[in-house]
Amino acid sequence: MTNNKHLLAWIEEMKALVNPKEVVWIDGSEEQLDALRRQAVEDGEIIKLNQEKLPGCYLHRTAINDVARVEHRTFICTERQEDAGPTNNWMSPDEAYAKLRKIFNGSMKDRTMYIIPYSMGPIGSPFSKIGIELTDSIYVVLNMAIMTRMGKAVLEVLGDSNDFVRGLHSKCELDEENRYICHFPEDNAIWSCNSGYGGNVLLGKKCFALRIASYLGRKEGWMAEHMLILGIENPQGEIKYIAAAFPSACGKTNLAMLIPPEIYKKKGYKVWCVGDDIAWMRVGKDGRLWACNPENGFFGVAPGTNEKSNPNALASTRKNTIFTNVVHNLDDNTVWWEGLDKNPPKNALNWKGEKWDPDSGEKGAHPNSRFTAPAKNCPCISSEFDNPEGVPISAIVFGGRRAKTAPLVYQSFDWQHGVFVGSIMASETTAAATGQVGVVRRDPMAMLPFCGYNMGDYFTHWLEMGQVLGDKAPKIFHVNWFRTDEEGRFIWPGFGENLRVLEWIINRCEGKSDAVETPIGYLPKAESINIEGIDISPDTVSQLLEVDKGLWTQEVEDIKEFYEKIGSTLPQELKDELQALIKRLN
Ligand code: GTP
Ligand code: SPV
Ligand code: MN
Repeated sequence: MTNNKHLLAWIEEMKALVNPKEVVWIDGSEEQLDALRRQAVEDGEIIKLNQEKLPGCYLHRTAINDVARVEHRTFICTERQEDAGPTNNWMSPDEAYAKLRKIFNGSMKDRTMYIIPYSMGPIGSPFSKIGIELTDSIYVVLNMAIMTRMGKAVLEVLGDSNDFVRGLHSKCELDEENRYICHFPEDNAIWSCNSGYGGNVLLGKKCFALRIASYLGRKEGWMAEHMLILGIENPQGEIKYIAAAFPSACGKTNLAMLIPPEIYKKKGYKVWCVGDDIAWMRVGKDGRLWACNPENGFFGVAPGTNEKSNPNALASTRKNTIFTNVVHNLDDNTVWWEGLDKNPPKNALNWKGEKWDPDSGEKGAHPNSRFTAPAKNCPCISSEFDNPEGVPISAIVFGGRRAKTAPLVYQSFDWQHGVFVGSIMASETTAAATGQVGVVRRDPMAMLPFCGYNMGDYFTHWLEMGQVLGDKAPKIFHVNWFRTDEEGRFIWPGFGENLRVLEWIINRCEGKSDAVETPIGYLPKAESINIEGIDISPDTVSQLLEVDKGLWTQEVEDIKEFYEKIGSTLPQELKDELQALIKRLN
């Protein structure tokens, strides 16, 4: 399919290492993908679902020890440890290659190696980037076919160039003890072994579009961020775009596709989804910040997705979708998950493939079960989705999952303070990564697991982008949909109602709404959040907007500790911002 010498030489080298029984180039054609689907069904790797109810849909189950990203086994392998920084696991490239060569050695001996040429961003756009993934998993091929633009056309654009990310993946034995996700930013390479789970193996996603791309972005003067992108169309037909960074399983997909509350719909408000997980952002010719979604599909959290919470996501999964680790309804050969509806199937298998009794009290779907759905399926997909220029960003929003401390929304005083607000983000951990769930941890800009270089240098890059953008920089905000009451219930209704908060954000960008200055930033007056049509009292809104000085004083102690961990690369500007916050709190 290609005469590219660099590509062919690399493939020969990898073949010599993994020793595949066969090699297949993925051309991206429907015929080839369909043949692979048939084969995967035959091999039991995927299950064909009810084609009347769910045309083109399949179910896959991962190994039970392989259900989420493995942050403790994810490495940034740079020559110098300080280039990976204090928040990443580090191995020297020599050590990592040596260790992984042993694991990859002969790993495809009885398997086919698939060669997937893919493009992050529209094929051929000057801002898109090309990757080649070698894998022994048909599941990976089928997911990459949804999540990226891929196939022959990508090789045509690549031509003779050496500028592509070299990705090597093998399931090997799915052995947890030998599972490694290694990134070599200095070589444009990613090696992943012993996993078959999404974020560990769909190398275009977190590995390339965030870890490698963030490294490239710093070198080349742009940004790769863990952000959704959405457009809000007002009744006059003007669309304003927002990019928002929330940690994994903290509401990006939901916010990106929200359905406006009834009173907003009636007035003519619409929301358009540009992306739900990753944003590549650069300064446009007009000096503003423009954002593109490099992906082509959604790898979304299934539990909690329903007709009420996220009808657009649900609609996106009704055809040509791969479900992973959800419940299999044996009566009608469809799927189910917790929070889909109140009628769990009686005759069903759980995510492990075991007979499951919905009354047993055990969950049927894994909390990190997912759907892989084409972006084009989404009823509110933006008309700018394929626009290589992207969309101009008016506001950047950071957010986390905090039971206390963080108010519903606040605005930073300026860009530098906004970078500070992003850098001190914290959130309760979720099932998207292995490890404990519900523990508050610092997750700057929702990039803790995804920044491909030194976090202190990353903060500096953010500050420098602000210098370039000057007064055209987006305004920066922080939100928290997850404050709870004494009984642990969420106070804010969330989901579609979040538009009420976004409205204040847009108004602030346009200088249309006033605010109260507090030690942490500008907050809305309680009456500035529109609560018409929801069952929530003005008192509750005030409660959601409370800035508790005691809690924030505790927060400062934790931030100090985190900043100490960042160490010498922490920019002076952020140290100054912390001191200024302490002063305002006293
Ligand atoms: P990743 O794909 O892991 O990056 O996650 P994400 O940030 O896209 O999170 P997603 O939108 O899938 O939401 C994760 C979980 O949070 C789901 O169970 C949602 O139902 C829940 N959730 C999302 N938005 C809200 C909200 O506004 N309020 C509440 N209470 N829950 C929400
Ligand atoms: C996340 O965990 O942030 C995801 C899913 O979006 S994964 O692709 O596994 O990273
Ligand atoms: Mn994510």
